[in-house]
Amino acid sequence: MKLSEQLLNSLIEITSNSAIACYPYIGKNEKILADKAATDVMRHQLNKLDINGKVVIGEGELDEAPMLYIGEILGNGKGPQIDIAVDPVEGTNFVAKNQPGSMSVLAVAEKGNLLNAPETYMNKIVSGSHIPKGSIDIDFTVKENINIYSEITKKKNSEITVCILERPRHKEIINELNKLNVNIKFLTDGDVSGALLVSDKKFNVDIFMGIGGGPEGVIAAAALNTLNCNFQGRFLFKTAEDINRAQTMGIKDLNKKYEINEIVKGESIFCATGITSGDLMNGVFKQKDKYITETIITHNKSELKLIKKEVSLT
Ligand code: VTB
Repeated sequence: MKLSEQLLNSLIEITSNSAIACYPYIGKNEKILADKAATDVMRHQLNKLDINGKVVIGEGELDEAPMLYIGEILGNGKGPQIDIAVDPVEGTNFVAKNQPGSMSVLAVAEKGNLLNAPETYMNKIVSGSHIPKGSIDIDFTVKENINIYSEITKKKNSEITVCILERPRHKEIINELNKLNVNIKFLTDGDVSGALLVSDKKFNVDIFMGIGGGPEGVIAAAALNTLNCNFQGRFLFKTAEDINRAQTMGIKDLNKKYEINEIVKGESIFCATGITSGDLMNGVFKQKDKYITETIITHNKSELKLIKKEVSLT
């Protein structure tokens, strides 16, 4: 294994601390301050690690965000070369409004093994490891995919749940799902966790689909690959500037359908600590003298593991 257990433990510590840094902002309607608090902690702590890291998925470009921008070099330069995807607060609205489902997220892979995703939208379709690779396809109609899923799992449409971001752009998909009598789990935000809900039957989500952030797609794929789930994505570009940026990042075929193994290769670690409680884990809980955090991690063909941590108040 190239990505050590020690690195994994450090990442758990970092996302725990960045989640804790957000704690004072839960329900304060200050999403920018919450994001800054988490980003500062994450950056400071990543810089202490024995790694030669580079941010491939970050908080915007250098000129847009001062912290954890794409291309930023992290670590003390003394360790392995790794690509880092950061999402210090996935679901800033949830923190601001004290709603369920926000988390602080990091994903890492060996250098060159994480797709450098532009800050644009991505159409995604995700299903669990019980579905044979190549069965469901982003290019099939909603009806075709539901029929295939139903045939493989022997579930009736009324027993199938599709998770999707509630957005006007999904009107047609939602109408079609309604017509098919499929259940829908709507997300107001946070499609990294939405996509991960297909990974375990206990979450009762069969398929995740629809358009969300491209960077969030890569981050989710890092976990889903380890969990042997299915993920396909295709970037969507709205403006000439989006296209330009993607081309400078090396994307040649703008209409390319990405399979999961083209988004993340080899070994990867995904690590996410709950800020506010959600489907996947509980949020930061403050006791008299300590914080309790819950972190989910995936590493090297492992299960989704939940780690509880106690961090003393300093
Ligand atoms: C997406 C989604 C994220 O924000 O980026 C979304 O992937 C923004 O989408 O998980 P809209 O432009 O439609 O609001 C999140 O939900 C949260 O960062």
